[in-house]
Amino acid sequence: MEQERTLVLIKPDGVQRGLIGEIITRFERKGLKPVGLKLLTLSKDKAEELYSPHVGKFFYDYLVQFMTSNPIVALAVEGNDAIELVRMINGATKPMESAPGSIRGDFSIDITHNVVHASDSPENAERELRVLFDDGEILEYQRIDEAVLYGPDL
Ligand code: 3AN
Repeated sequence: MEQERTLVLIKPDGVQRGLIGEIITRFERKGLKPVGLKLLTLSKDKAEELYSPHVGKFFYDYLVQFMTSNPIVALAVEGNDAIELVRMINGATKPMESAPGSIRGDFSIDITHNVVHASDSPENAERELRVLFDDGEILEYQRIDEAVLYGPDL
């Protein structure tokens, strides 16, 4: 187990549907610590930077257009194995594959309008966090329940 930091985005459909609180609650109650949080409208430049690994794919333009269409929430979270854990909480990309109990399994029926995004590797987490957060916008602090969540050996 390793303490990791990762990026979650609540996509425009999640914000429009009033799911901000519902989604953040799921990460918080799992024990993941919010270390950065903001509401913003993504610029085209930043959306293109974020999705640069998908340049040339048939859905790329549509995805960039969607992600810049309305406000999103950017959330940086920290915790043991946070990258994989967040992806499990989000659920699979395809609506037929996202398990009930996951965010996408519970709230999405479309592959683009699928409520949340999360980084898929340590390299992408670092890159994506830099796209969304400036220096000083990610905070370091102890949560009072950490000794209970992880036991005394953290
Ligand atoms: P995930 O967000 O689950 O990591 P990726 O990284 O494969 O999925 O794709 C990034 C985003 O691109 C997805 N969240 C989804 O919105 C969109 N996307 C992926 N595959 C498709 C597809 N076949 N058709 C339309 N949009 C897609």
